[in-house]
Parts: sequence; C-alpha cells; structure tokens
Amino acid sequence: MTDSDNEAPIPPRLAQIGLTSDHWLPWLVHARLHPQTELARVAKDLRSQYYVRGLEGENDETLVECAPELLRDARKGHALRPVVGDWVSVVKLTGQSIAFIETVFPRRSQFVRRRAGQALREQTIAANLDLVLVMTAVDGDFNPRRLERYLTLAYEAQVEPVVVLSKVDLLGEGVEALLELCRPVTGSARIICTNHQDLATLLPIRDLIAPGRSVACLGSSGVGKSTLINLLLGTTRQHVAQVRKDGKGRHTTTTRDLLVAPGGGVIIDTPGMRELGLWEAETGVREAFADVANVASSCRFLDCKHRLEPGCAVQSALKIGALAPQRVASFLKLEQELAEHEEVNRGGRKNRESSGGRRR
Ligand SMILES: Nc1nc2c(ncn2[C@@H]2O[C@H](COP(=O)(O)OP(=O)(O)O)[C@@H](O)[C@H]2O)c(=O)[nH]1
Ligand SMILES: [Mg+2]
Ligand SMILES: [Zn+2]
Repeated sequence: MTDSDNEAPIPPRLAQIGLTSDHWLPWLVHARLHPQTELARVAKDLRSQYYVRGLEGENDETLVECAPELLRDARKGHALRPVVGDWVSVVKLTGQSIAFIETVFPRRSQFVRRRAGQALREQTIAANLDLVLVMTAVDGDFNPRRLERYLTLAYEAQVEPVVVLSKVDLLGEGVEALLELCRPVTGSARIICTNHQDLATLLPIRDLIAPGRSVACLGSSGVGKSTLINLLLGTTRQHVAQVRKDGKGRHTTTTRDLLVAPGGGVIIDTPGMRELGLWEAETGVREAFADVANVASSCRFLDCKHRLEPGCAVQSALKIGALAPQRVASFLKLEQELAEHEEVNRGGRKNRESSGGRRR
C-alpha cells in the first residue's frame, strides 16, 4: 500500500454507517485488485437476499444477492456468510438487474450464540459492533440469570455491554431496590434506566452512538427495543408492538435491522431471542463473572471444579458470605454448559472422522 492510499479519507457516507479504518484500509487494497466492486454494509439479512447500505448514489438500502461462489465457500467453512453489520464488497455484472455480494471482510467483533435447538451449530447475530445495549424491562421480564448470559456473550465477543433497564415508569420508587439487585450481576458494566415517556432518560444512550460507532440492541421481545430506536432516530421506522390487555407487548420485529442515527453511527434492532445458548464462551464467562473468577484463581488446584475439592477458595468464600450463592451457582452452570458443549463437539468430530471414507 502506498502513502496516498493511507491518506485517502473515509467518504462521509460510509463514516455515517460506521466505517472505520479497520475496514477502510483492507478495502483500499481490495479495490485496487477488484476495481469494479463497491464497499457496502449489510443492513438486513433476508436469508437468500440482503439489503445493503453505502453504495454510491444510494441514500437508502439496496436489495442484493449473495454470489453463489460465496455461499458455497461459506458452506464449506472457507468464507463468512454475510450477517447484519458485515462490510462486504458488492459487484454489479453487466446485463444483471441485481448486484451480488462477493466478499465478506474479516470482522472486528461478532456476537455469537448457539443456534436455538441445535447443540452443534453457532449463529452470528451481528458483526462489527462496538457496543451492545442489553435491554431488560423492569416488569415481568427482569431475570438476572438471562442478563448474565447476555453479558457473557458480549464479553466473549469483546464488545462492551451497557445494561438498559427499560420501563422504569412502571416501577416508581422501586428502581433503587432493583438496581441493588442488578449491580452484583452487571459488575463493571454501566446501567442506564429508561422510560419512553421521558426523553431525557434516552440521552445517555444517544450519546453512545456516533459516526464510526456501531451499537446493537439486544433483549427479549416486548422490552422496548424498537420503541427506543424509533425515539433515537426520530422516526416510526421500526414497528412497535401494541400493548395487549395484560399490558405486555407482542413480538413484532422479525429481522435484524441496521439503522442510521441522525448524527451518524448505526444502531441495530434485533428480534427477541428465546434461547441464549453459549458458544465457546470461556473468556466471556470469566469476564462476566469476574467476582467468582477472581476468587477461583486462589483455589489450590488449577483445575478445581469448585465443588468438593480441598483448598477450594470459592467454597470458602461462600461459607463466609463473600460470594453470593446464586452467582456461584450460575457460574458453575454456565461452565458446565460449556464443558458439555465441548464434549458433544468432540464426539461429533470423532463420529464424523471415524465414518469418513468408509461409506460406499
Ligand atoms: N411503560 C412503558 N412501556 C414501554 C416503554 N418502552 C416501550 N414500551 C411498550 O412496550 C411494548 C413493546 O415495545 P417494543 O418496542 O415493540 O419492544 P421490542 O419487542 O423490544 O422491540 C410497546 O407497547 C411499547 O409501547 C417504557 O419505557 N415504558
Ligand atoms: Mg422490536
Ligand atoms: Zn475451587
């Protein structure tokens, strides 16, 4: 790469949708080799087709397809299958009415869970994020154990989590007590309380979104993700559930959507996830459970399972009340889940290997 390439500035229309030098510099190299291609960002994944943003001369989303070669390589595990948030190169072939995604650029981060109902497959929810808003409503939705899972997956993705407690208008005076309940679980993550009727409560979130930044909003359906995003965008672009007679919202957002904030930067709306299985999240668990992991580092045995081993610092901390039993129980449960997952994965690989080549 020459100096002049390094100096080529990021076009404003791409900075608006979150482009940083992480992807701009690889793109400049790519563009030199493939001059007929354009850089774009995946805004919506319809499985067989995609909407992308950022193409020259387009203010909004453009419908494109995935090149068959890319799909084939992705199936074999040689390439990434595009997901929302990905930076991709798009090519328009002469005589074709639709453009094709032909390359997915390496991701700087990705939020991955185990695919619902299947132990052996992963699912990437969104790519190239700087921050995730883990949203939970203070009414019936509040569940510290689910919060722990979200935080674990965020830390594993190396994406900073911010916890959003929504609908605080429903709780009145009880917010402080809920925060007390929350803090041991959220650790060093910031907590922001919101109420959709008080716009001032949304300002701290608005300040987290800026040009070059990509923020995803995660949480169960009905917690108010689309409502928040509409208010931040100043539009009614995202469909919001009608309140049911029992006061709960209904699931309405069905796709992950990347939207552009008025001041630049993007926010990704997601449908609620009913299952939040961990996928290779050893690091994430240790960060989300820093309180337990710190104590565990003093156990006598390196491979202590923190159950009946002599010299177990976790059990000692439990006895004197220095760790909360719920936290330790969650930690052990998630560690166990990861160990089982690892076991199944290894078994799966072995079966595939041993049957390989023997079939006629
Ligand atoms: N009381 C109250 N209701 C809210 C708040 N935010 C959203 N809602 C309501 O919760 C329901 C679900 O909202 P929606 O944005 O569709 O949730 P999503 O499924 O997470 O996208 C709607 O009826 C909203 O009006 C809030 O701060 N307070
Ligand atoms: Mg929604
Ligand atoms: Zn131990």
